[in-house]
Parts: sequence; structure tokens; C-alpha cells
Amino acid sequence: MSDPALTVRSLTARAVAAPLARPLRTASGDIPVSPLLLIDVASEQGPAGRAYIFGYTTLTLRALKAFVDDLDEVVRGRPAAPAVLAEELAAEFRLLGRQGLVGMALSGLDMALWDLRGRALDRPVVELLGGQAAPVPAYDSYGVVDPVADAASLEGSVEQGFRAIKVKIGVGDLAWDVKNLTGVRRVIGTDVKLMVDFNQSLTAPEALRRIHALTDFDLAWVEEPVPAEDLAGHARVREKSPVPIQTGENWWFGHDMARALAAGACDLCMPDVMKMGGVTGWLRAMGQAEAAAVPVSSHLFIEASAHLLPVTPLAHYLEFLDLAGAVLTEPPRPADGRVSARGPGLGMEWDEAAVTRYLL
Ligand code: SMN
Ligand code: MG
Repeated sequence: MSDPALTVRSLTARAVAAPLARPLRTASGDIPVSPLLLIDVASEQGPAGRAYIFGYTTLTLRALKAFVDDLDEVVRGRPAAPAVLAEELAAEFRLLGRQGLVGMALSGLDMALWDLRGRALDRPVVELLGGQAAPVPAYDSYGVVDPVADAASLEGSVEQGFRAIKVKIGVGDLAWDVKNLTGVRRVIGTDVKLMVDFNQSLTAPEALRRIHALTDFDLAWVEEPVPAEDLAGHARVREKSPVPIQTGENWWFGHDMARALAAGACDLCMPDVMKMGGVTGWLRAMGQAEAAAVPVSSHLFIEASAHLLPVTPLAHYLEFLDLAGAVLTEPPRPADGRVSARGPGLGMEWDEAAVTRYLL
């Protein structure tokens, strides 16, 4: 099939509160449901694309939907070419800036446009990017866990083949962290890699105090020990930490990534495709990680990340935290601790009965 010149016919958005398989408690707040905006882009030529964005809280969804509804008039009739629209929309919002809800919506549109192109060519996006749908190593990502109450779930992750698990800590004092990780290690054993995520909750001195006290747990990385925007703080921790420092989920577009890498903020990075400008933004930014020799993991967005990591230099881990499975006909499934991209496009189909059930 030749590459059709696609033009945007319409952009529609639906807000849902999708149930999460596991509650998501963090040191910086809890996420009881998955607030999603489902974005559908129709083309004049027939094919349609879709993607979702994650609002973090249902309080963002009304604004996100209103913005995407209004974006419909801006993009209607335009080429459904993600890189072209990315440039045009960056110029459109130059004075405002693309941080926050604007960037989230533009990234969602970009993902839907790439899905559209893949569907029009009946190919997975990873192949449009010159890659192959190879299985990507994944870690099972939890919120704060109770090693006793959650033992069966943690054991299940290991039995499913995950060779790496992340848990969130920092909700209590150091003694709480030690007790919690002792329990987690007792359940998952010592062969499974263990990562921890403080979700921005500590000061640099407290982070170093805790990291040094946690060395017995053989941690694979310590994530966002201090506030995301505190690059100097991340660098201070990284300088003296015996454990690799991980961050990036709160970087907005390539410029934030450049600032963080220049500050020496991390040993590892995990950009979020919804905050980096979608597929287009991710592709543009990843050369920075390669040049800085910083391994790249994904943040959330299992489906899109499975298409991106196979074409990302120094790809590290895919985060397996299922945000949208409740509204997909085929939720993402790991196989032996790995995830493969599915097509065509990004490989997602809305389960319309579930969408109706969870519609806001
Ligand atoms: C996280 C934060 C907010 C929502 C989901 C997940 C977390 C992670 O920081 O790294 O998964
Ligand atoms: Mg995190």
C-alpha cells in the first residue's frame, strides 16, 4: 500500500476514570483511579488513529477535554503528519509554552497521529520508525506495597517472569523503608532486581542518609529522591550515592532533558512519552541520552513505549504499570518479563462497552 497523504477530518476526546488493577499509593499522594483522556483522530481518507493521555487526577480531565475539543478546529484539514503538526503546534503555543496540560494534549495528539499512520499502512509504529517489534525487558511497577498483604501479587510478578520489580517508598521514616524492603526482599528473593521510587519526597541530605542505610537491599536504582525540578539536588545525591539515580518522568520536552543531563542529575533516565511530545518528541530527544551515555527506560504508557524502546539507543527497561487496560479490548500482557509492540499503529482498540461504563 502506498503511503496515503492523510488529512485530519476530526479530533474527538472522551474522559474516563478507568479502574487500576492495583491502587497506586506514592510518597507524594495516591492515585485511586486512572484518569484518562481517550483521543481519536479521523482522516478524510478513512483510516483513524487513537491514543490516550493520563491526567494524574480527574481534576485535569475537564480542562484536557475542552482543550482537545478546541484543538479540533486548529488541526482539521491539516496534514495528519505528526512531525509537521508538532512544529506548527509548537509555534502556535510558543508564547504560552507547552509545559503542563498543553504539552500532555499535544503529545496525545502526536501519539494518535502516529497510530493513524501505522493503521493506514497496516504496520506497527515501531516498523515505521525503522525497528522491529522485539520483546523489551520490563519491570513490574507497584505503588507502596504491604509485603504481607501484597505477597501473593509480588510472588505472581516473579512467577510471571519479571526479573525486576519497583516499589514506592518514602511514605514513612527510614525505619519504615527498612522494614518494608526487608519484607519485599523476603517475598521476591535476591535474584530479582529491586528498584525504589521516593516520588520527590526527600531532601538531598535525607536521601543520602536513607540510600546509604538501604545498601543491604542491593537496589538497582533510586528514583526521584528529591523534587523533579531540583536538578542540583539530584546531582548532589548522585555524586555520593552508591546506587544509580533515576529520574526523567517529569521532564517536559527535550529542553528539560538537556538541562537535567547537563546538570549531571542522573545515572539513568525514564522520560514520559506524554511529557516529551509524544512519539515525535521522544525520537528527537533520545539522541541526548545516547550522547550522554545515559540508559533510557520508559514511564507508564506501556503500549507506545513498546514501540519506542526498540529504536531507542541504550534502551533499558519498560515500566509495566497498566493505566488503560480496563478500556482496551486487549490489555498489554508481559511474556517472560518482556513486552512486545503490537500493531497496526500502536496496537490499541477501545473496549467501547468499558469506555461507556467509565465515561465521565
Ligand atoms: C508514578 C507517578 C505517578 C503516576 C504513576 C506512576 C511513578 C512511577 O513515579 O515512576 O511509576
Ligand atoms: Mg516514578
